[in-house]
Amino acid sequence: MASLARLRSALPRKLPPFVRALQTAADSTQLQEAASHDEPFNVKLHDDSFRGHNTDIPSLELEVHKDQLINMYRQMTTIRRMEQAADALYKQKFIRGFCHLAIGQEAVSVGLTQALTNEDHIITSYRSHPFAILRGGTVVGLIGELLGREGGISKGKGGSMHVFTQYFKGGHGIVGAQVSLGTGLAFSAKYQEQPIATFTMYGDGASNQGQVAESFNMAKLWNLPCVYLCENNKYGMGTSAERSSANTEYFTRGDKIPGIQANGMDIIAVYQAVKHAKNWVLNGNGPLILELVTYRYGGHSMSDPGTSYRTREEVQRMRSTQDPIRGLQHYIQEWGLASEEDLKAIDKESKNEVDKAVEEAKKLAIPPAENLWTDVYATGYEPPYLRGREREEIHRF
Ligand SMILES: Cc1ncc(C[n+]2csc(CCOP(=O)(O)OP(=O)(O)O)c2C)c(N)n1
Ligand SMILES: [Mg+2]
Repeated sequence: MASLARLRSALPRKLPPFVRALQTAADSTQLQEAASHDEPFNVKLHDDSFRGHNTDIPSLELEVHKDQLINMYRQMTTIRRMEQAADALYKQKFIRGFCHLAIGQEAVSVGLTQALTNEDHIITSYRSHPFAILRGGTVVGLIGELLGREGGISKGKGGSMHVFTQYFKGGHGIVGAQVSLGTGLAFSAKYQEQPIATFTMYGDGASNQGQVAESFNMAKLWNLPCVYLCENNKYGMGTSAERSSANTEYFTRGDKIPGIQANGMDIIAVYQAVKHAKNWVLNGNGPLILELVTYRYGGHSMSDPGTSYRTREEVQRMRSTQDPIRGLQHYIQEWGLASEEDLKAIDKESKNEVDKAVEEAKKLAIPPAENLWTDVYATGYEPPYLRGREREEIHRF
């Protein structure tokens, strides 16, 4: 029987020659005027930062502000430190169960949240830690959750994949399921005539799930204010995008929904693309697909070393040439906004903040066993009793 790999190799995979490749360097934005320390100033993104499908691309020129860039730097370093701390805690066996880290993808979470207000909805998959702390949670609450503590962000019951805040709709473990939920959030905003954009995130792997296509159809049918944000980190669990997707141009997969592909490693490009996408959906244009091309440095989850389906050299090359944090550092120093020492001081503050949070989280109480029976049903809707692992183990509400 012909192996799938042989079948695939028989198919033409090359892009037509006239298609220009997307730029994915993290440091290709150019200063357009002297950078001010107090006022906004103009910068221009690389010409190939965006590609459009049945729609115009966002403007390549935009205003940025020193404080905003420094804040982005601080948030990205804190998130990376937090994910590194989670990595260490998992390896020391303090964290059990699933744990998916977003190291390498920081420009996506920080760029996205910086371009939105807290009223706009964000919903994503299990790679959710950054959003919890960028949207109202704390590092102690997040780490506490990973450790299964009562003071964790989901009372220690959700773990890594199921974190929520007042401004973050989670944290979902079933691949693609959050796409339908996000479509519902957008429907609700439209139905209630609220000026809210919904950013429904999913991965390159999830893009092949049936409910993604079903959601696209409904969203276009009803012109919902939904941005389908495909975080293309080039791999699913252990499979490259090329091995699993017949069409890896995820921004073109919406049928009647237009799409934009953007450099997901340059935080300034992410910021600009998200602003554009938000305006697009709020102006009544219906849904939009926004594909952010990024890269994850670690394995899919903690049980995956991440090197059986890609080479160490590839990971090393991405880390050393396209790192989103080093890219932003380059802008900040090159444009004279802060010195290397200033940025090192921020790194140190982020590290101290995370180290302190880890120690605090370790001191949080382990939930009592009775908590297993709470938060299962909404108050007032409980059935008379709930069965546990054993038939005899019955809890009566
Ligand atoms: C319905 C379903 N099928 C399979 C899985 C197992 N699974 C978890 S993540 C994943 C790959 C998803 O890859 P992608 O959407 O690219 O997201 P990434 O992990 O790269 O962020 C798979 C197959 C699952 N959780 N749910
Ligand atoms: Mg992926």
